Amino acid sequence: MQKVYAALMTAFDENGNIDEKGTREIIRHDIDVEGVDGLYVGGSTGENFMLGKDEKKRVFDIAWDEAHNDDVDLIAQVGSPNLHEAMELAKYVTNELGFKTISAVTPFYYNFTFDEIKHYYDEIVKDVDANLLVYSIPALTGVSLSLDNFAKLFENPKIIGVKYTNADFYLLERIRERFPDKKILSGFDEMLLPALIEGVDGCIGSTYNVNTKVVKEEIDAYNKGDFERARELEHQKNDVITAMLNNGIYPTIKLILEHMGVHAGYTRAPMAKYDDKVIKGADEIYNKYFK
Ligand code: NGF
Repeated sequence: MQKVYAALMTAFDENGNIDEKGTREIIRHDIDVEGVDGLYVGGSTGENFMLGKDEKKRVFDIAWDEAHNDDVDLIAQVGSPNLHEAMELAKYVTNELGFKTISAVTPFYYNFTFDEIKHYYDEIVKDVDANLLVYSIPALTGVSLSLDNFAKLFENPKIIGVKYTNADFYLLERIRERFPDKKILSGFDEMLLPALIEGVDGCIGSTYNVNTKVVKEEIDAYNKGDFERARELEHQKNDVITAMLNNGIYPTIKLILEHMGVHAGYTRAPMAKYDDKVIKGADEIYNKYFK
């Protein structure tokens, strides 16, 4: 069965400081109420790229402490264009905590060559007892990997797959066909069904913090060959995602969590704090789809 991972949100207080209690509540909600199979900690949804190194460690600490005794997979996203930091975080989550799977975003901002990108990944996994998922999200990083690039990265046996947040289904099909044993986790929640058709092993996403049940039903329908039902559920899910995207995805998910009794708090600057319009929009989405 394909697994559903919530890309864990981080709760922040009004001043943009990590709210530990709220973050723990999100984790409990994801596991106990949504029934996710795993958590992807320190990704885009966790607002990780706006955090300092010690704050990233704190989020990993909280997630590990709260969830390591639960029957869920935990993945720590340690990547950063600061390779020293990425290596330190990889060692931290594996040696000081007990993460067995890490992930790393493709290094961004500078136009790194592919050889530099390969070196980055090999360095991150070199001294840690963990496997790694490449985090490929070209729309945000500007870094596109080709099939041959993946082939070269996958030569390292510790690199076990990819979190694929990309709408290129031709490339996805080529990766699946060439690397049947590598893990592919789909990253665009709104493109789950086409990704399932291409044979992904599961999905990781922001909306699974609040909308996992319908997604599990969709996966189940797909696996039973009931494609009509799977399409119906994909439409249902995407009506919610479209409304969320139009209202601002992260604040809206946080506000929906608040409606569910989870203190998910605020987003962190430079992201704008939600205003009355966003709050009203999130109220409407909650009342229409979640109540
Ligand atoms: O938020 C983004 C930006 N993508 C997430 C997900 O791919 C990121 C996706 O769930 C993620 O998993 C992480 O690293 O935290 C979208 O929010 C969703 O599909 C709506 O577009 O692209």
